[in-house]
Amino acid sequence: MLGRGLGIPLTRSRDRRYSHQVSAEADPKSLAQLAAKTILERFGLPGIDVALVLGSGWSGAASGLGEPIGECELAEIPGFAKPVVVGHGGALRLLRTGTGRVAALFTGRTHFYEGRGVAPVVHGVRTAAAAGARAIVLTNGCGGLNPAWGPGTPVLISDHINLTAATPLEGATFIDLTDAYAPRLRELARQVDPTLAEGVYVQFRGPQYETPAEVRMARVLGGDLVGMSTTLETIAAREAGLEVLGISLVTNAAAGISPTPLEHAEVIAAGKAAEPRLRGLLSGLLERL
Ligand code: 8IG
Repeated sequence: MLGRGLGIPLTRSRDRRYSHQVSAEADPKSLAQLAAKTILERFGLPGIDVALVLGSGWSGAASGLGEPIGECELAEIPGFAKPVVVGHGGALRLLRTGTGRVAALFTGRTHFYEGRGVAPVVHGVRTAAAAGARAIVLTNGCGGLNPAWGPGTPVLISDHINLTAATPLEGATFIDLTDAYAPRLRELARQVDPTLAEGVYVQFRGPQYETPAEVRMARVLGGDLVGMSTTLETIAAREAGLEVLGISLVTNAAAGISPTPLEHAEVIAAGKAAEPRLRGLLSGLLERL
């Protein structure tokens, strides 16, 4: 018997004979390959060109962005779990853009604070890469440190600080993160909307919002935006060779920046009000990507 006498419950889950099975223990990259294959077969596509992950406040802005190809629940695709947060969707939408490119929209994401580990957090990114995407647009809702950025202000992510103490990378995978947020794509975004500000995104683990002292710390560290997503996805995207564009929607002033406490309802309302501007930004981007 395997592991006899060691008290270690060895399994054969990584055995080649079982490699077609979907399990939580499956190698994350094989699982992404399987998810990509499932998506492409289901929608009869040879591949996708670009992916968008829609964060808090963004899903309404992505309606009518192109000619619909199809849609399904993300939970129907191997490796994806149902999102847990109100206002976060959980669908996969495939569409053809005006320039004939295939875009995959993920209307929701798994967050690190859900406690399932890093692999599920970056599964969408890896799936997009495995399906042939060359670029990914990662959007989120976040807190703003700059009082000039009122609720509903989109900000380009210029760089990030990952305070989760986690990474999607394993082993000696030394990925360069200089220009992780592609200057070329930021330039494209500014062609669409020249008034876009840029800032450094600081990912906290969450799910609690920051204390005012933590927000001051983020400021001292060089941060402009505080949130609970994106940096782990960006790291996985760079490992996979994807160009990354990150756009934050400031849905609230970060704790201590504004005198009122933070509420999730405020987040949803800010997204609603910003919809026309965000839709213009995303559709302009999809024409240029
Ligand atoms: I929406 O103020 C949204 N997400 N960490 N802080 C953090 N995440 C957020 C915030 C915020 N607002």
